[in-house]
Amino acid sequence: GEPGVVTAVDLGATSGRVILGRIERGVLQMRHVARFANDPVHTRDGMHWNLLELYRQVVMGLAAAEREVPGEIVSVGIDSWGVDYGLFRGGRLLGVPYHYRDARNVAGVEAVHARVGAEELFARNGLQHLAFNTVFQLATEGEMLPFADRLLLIPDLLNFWLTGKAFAERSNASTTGLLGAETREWDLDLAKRLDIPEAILPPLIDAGTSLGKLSLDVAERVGRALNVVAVGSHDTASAVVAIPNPGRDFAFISCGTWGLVGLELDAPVLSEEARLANFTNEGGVDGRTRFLHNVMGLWLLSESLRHWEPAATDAQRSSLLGELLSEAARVPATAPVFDVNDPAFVSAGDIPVRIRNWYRSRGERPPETRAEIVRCIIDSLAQAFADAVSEAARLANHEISVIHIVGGGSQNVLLCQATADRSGLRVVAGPTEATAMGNMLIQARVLGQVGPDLEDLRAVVARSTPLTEYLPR
Ligand code: LRH
Repeated sequence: GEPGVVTAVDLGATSGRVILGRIERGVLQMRHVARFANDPVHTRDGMHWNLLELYRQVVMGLAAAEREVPGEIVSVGIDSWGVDYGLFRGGRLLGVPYHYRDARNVAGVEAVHARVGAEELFARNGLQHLAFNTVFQLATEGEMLPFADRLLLIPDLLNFWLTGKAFAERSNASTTGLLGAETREWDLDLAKRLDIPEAILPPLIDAGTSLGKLSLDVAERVGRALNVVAVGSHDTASAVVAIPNPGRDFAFISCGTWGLVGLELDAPVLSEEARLANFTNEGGVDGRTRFLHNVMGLWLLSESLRHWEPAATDAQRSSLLGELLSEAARVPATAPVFDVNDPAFVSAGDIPVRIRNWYRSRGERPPETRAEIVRCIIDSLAQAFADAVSEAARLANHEISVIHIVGGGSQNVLLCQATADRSGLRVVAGPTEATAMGNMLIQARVLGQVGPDLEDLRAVVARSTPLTEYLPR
């Protein structure tokens, strides 16, 4: 084979994957080489990511990729969920990174707001209030923070372990709450007021920056000194790169564990209305803004299944979900929708019980059977998606003609149709692997295989993936 293959490492909150990609006659051909679970670990001091296991899987996945197409891989890019990080001192990781669903953040919010109010915070960083934003997590670190000399977000941390280079890629840095919404530089004044040592914030780089080759010891285990490229390392940033639309009059729903619902804009919307509606302005690839709202997403389904079948394997749960979804399509939608964004649904645990309590505490009849609960989750998610789309369009004064659903949720027929029905807009579903595709296309652009504009990359996606259309009924 020919050199020119790129590799995406895409780490989601429930699983990770390693995917190979090659551009052939303007089409992106993909091949999955590894998939692994990302199961959190609960210890005495809280809920953590199993970071060493993730790193081990990444290195093994890259080795498997190299064996699959020996000598053909040119580069690798890593993306993951936002906001989470590790602290370092002298190149050593200090403690096991926390999971953003850990309960510690509540105290962090109070500590930050005591110094910088919610209004000022939004004016500076443009982020929606989420208790797990890095800036709140850092306020719970206590004596660890002055002891640290580096803060690295998850993809930057893995890049550091792979290459020895410590940087902060901008799209993910924008989820910390410490990046200026307009400047897209570290807000050092804010950091100072929150006692966050300036020196721990790494130099910022943009997606499309080459970090250099794998360190020697890693290259030995992988079988080759691949080049590491910083991609849109926030998964949502990579997913939005892969929206198969040639224009700008679309809304997107990047639907995995979360449903990220919004618009791509040229500049942030920092109005008081946007703050009160809890909209966020995340930094996108090529300086664009993702103006969006976090909706609870497929988490409600995956966590319900975990509650119902704690002993089942991933495969068993996904086949059970398939059965429940087809049953859910047949049950009448009797229950009114519930507010999926209620903070009661953020932490891990008994989601179905909490849903039923949500109805009971309002004097309404809760859904009874598993199929009814699943139906209720789907309808409620679709309503929240539709509401967020119309709210985004209104707040940004932006015309939209279509909603693109990308990610795992784009395969959920019931959810896509319900979203079309409740929004009154055409829905185009796909690609499922938008995040990995956006990751790979930024690498392909570095190689000069595609581009130069995001619209050129999106045209490749549109040619490379089957899309399904849902019309409102
Ligand atoms: C989606 C996501 C989202 C963040 C959350 C922590 O995977 O990156 O954009 O808010 O994880």
